[in-house]
Amino acid sequence: NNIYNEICQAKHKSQKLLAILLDPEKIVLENFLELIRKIKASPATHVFVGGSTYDGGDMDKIILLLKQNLTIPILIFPGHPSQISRFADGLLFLMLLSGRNPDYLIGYQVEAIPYISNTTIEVISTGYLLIESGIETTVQKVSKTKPIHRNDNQLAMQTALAGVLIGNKIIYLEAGSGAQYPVPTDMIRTVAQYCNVPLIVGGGIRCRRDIDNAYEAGATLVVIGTAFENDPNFFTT
Ligand code: 1GP
Repeated sequence: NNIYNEICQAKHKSQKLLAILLDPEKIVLENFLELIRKIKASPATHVFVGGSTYDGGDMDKIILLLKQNLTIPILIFPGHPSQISRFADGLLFLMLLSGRNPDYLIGYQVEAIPYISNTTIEVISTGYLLIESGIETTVQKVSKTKPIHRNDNQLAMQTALAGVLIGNKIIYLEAGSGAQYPVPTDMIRTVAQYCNVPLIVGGGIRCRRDIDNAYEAGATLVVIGTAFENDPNFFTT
């Protein structure tokens, strides 16, 4: 449980963790080493790899290239079980708690087992909550679920706490990739107050201020996808 234990330690010491999210669908293998160099030069502590619509074709290749060139943990953030690569260090084993689509609550988890068995990948049970963010995000469309309203702190807190009681080890508050607004800081604060597990926050985070706001509100790990995708010098300029 190395990856999870380190995230818990970071939470206890109020350290800030940062993941760069790579959507495999957008990776151009010819330019990938250059992108990896930018990740190396960034303050990222983790790399997440996954996307809502990817068929998983090049996952092994992508993960191996990351592993060969980086020392930070590489985690799969799967939109589908076919995205799981045995070469990754960890897997966020997601339950889409904000929705009521059984495929994303238990169906794909059952399908994922053959991809996980006989691997050394660290599986981290993660309660995943979609939060309304100004647009209909791809993850909403693909999962056919409704997000939690951005002012409904009570429902977010109850949902997260139910996830913790079910056994989720991490709660992930997700505005969705390309979101217009990130998860509101009030909501992060409320969930952090009630759930004594590490919080991951992502979606719609575009600038340093958004990152700092999420940490201040109680996030242990912040995820950046689009902002780094659009500008790989995001952290260095
Ligand atoms: C990870 O889906 C997010 O939680 C990534 O969102 O692409 O908007 O950074 P962005």
